[in-house]
Amino acid sequence: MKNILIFLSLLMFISTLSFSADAIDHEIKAVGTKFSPAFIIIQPGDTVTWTNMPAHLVESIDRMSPSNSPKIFSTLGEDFTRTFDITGIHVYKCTPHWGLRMGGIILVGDPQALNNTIDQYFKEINHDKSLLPAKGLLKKFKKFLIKQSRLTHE
Ligand SMILES: [Cu+2]
Repeated sequence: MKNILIFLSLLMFISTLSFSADAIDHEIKAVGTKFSPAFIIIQPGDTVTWTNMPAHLVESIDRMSPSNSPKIFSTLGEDFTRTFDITGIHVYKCTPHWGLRMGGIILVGDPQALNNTIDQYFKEINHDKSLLPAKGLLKKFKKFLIKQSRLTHE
């Protein structure tokens, strides 16, 4: 009995090891007033690190993020790392440069009905002018998804 318990706990230990080894850290670099890459596809549990942030920050856009995902608001001028556990489309901005459309979009996992979510985000933009800089981003993101074979049509 004792041996079985040891074996089981060893198995659980190994499975946590392999889980953490699978998580990837993705780098997004601030270049001028753009994030590069502007769009990334990651898996739940992966982390994203924003670098080269001397005049920038990362703020999530609540109405263009999965409803249960924790708010992001990083410190101006500092690199920032966040783990993404919630599947869905996460839109974020650099608040000081939002007028210059400095923002990006992270697709986490393989959510259902991507098109519906994107349409919903476009509706949010129509209802709130402060979201207007996201419109061009979202259009480019759609093209990106088609290129990545994650969306099949316009
Ligand atoms: Cu910025």
